[in-house]
Amino acid sequence: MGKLLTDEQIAGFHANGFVTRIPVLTPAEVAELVARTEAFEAERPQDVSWAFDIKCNLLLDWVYELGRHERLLDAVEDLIGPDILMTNGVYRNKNPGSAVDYGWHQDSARIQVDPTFVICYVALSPATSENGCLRAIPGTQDRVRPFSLTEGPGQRKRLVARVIDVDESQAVDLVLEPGEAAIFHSNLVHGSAPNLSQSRRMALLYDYTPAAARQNVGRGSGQLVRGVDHWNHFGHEPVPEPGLTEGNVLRRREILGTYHENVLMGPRLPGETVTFPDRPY
Ligand SMILES: O=C(O)CCC(=O)C(=O)O
Repeated sequence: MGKLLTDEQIAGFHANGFVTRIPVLTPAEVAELVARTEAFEAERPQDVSWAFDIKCNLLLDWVYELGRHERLLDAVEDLIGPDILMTNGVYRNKNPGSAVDYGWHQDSARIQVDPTFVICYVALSPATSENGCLRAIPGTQDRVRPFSLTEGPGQRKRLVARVIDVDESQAVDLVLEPGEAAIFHSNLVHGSAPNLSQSRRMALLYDYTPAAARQNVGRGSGQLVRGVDHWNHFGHEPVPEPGLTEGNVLRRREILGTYHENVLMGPRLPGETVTFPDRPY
């Protein structure tokens, strides 16, 4: 038995590349997060697309705080050990009818991290087959598959890797209730379809990396959320102050400018100028 996960769940993660239906948040915690998210969207509609994107955990204190949730970290520790860097936190919401489609991919296709990092999907709404829940191909975490590069959904100019050959007959839908989480290996082939329902899919996704790990390209950076970093392989990121402050915006910009080769942005291609979502005004 781990801190939160059972032996069976831990063995399932190693065999299949994911573990799902982990109860993390209470209904009150979910309601509070949904209210904060919707208040931000109502007050600052012009800031939603860039602020909810890459390393949102450096911009919004409640996104950072959820990423340090004890139950979440207990489950992550059961899979990657006690010294944990949070290397990304990002919203992945799909409104009713949204055509956003995350094609089949592996998050560490372009930059490998050894030992692996994991990605945690925290459901703030039901995640269903109709509203575009996460889908995964069990057992595909064993190696990086051949991929092609394309522009990310809603992320002009950002290249993402898409697996070329996928046996979709093997796919499983990771259906979740609000407050539940799924955690998957960085090499797991996964994706999600458009939202064909009348209800909104709301989720926060976090990346957690063992502090001892190294990237094979560039250095990467993260916030130490549990344990100790004896290794200093990754750069250290600051904790955001409350609210979307000027200081938070500038510090995130500095981090993404300094450690631009991370698993989200990929390696820099010859002659490429590094760009990332930032305040457009
Ligand atoms: O939120 C989803 O459905 C998938 C998102 C994803 O795979 C990604 O951002 O890499």
